Amino acid sequence: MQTQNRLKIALQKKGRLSQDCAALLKQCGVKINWNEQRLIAYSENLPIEILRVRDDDIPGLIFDGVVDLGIIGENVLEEEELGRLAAGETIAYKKLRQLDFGGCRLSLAIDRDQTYNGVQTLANQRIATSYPNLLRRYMQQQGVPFKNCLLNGSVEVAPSAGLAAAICDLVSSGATLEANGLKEVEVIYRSKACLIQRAEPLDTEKQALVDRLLTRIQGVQQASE
Ligand code: PRT
Ligand code: ZN
Repeated sequence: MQTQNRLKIALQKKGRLSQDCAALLKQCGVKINWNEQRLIAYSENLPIEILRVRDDDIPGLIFDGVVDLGIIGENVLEEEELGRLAAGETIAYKKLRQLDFGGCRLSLAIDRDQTYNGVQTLANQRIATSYPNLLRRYMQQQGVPFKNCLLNGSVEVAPSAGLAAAICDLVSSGATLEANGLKEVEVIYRSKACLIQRAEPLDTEKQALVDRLLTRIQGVQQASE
């Protein structure tokens, strides 16, 4: 099969979305020959290849038209989108569907013993985050100035390490905040995984395959409701 004719789908190689993505494809009848070590995996029954990458690379691969489809957390997608827009780039993609996994929220959290009287409490404070663009947008909407502290990991230890007064990080159960003596004070963004497609039109065959996949995904989601 010609490589160009295969539908290229970018998925997270290893992480919180990987298993759900693999399960979704399986439920949609797409048989994949997974090989843990390989960057590319091929479908046994459909003209599909899976590109297995860091989740952070998926929005760019779609915006740049390198792959046809991708599954990504809306938080990562929107953070990358805001970053590119701030850099003066124009971006385009199609959001095909929100999926029913990868749910989490991006929240502001502070020391559990600190008093909180609304987001104004954080005025001119330093906030540690891996999501500077989503945080900036929220704080601008609230009209509250703040100082940024960009950390790509260990965000939750920033207050106890004296690096920042507050954090803006992903939360699902709340156990990580709890374990670090923090309390959630504002939810600034709610996220789920979503299926996205590059903006540039696909050829007829590929688009027909995408449409079939979408119908199947819809069926899988309805069945689990
Ligand atoms: O290696 P790669 O770059 O691909 O992966 P990654 O480490 O950047 O991402 P990964 O696998 O941790 O998360 C992928 C996506 O899963 C995120 O972008 C979100 O869309 C989604 N997701 C859902 C989460 C969580 N829930 C989540 N709880 N991502 C991260 N967390 C982290 C959070 O950062 C914090 O450290 O889990 C901790 C909090 O969890 P609780 O349950 O203690 O509140
Ligand atoms: Zn990542």
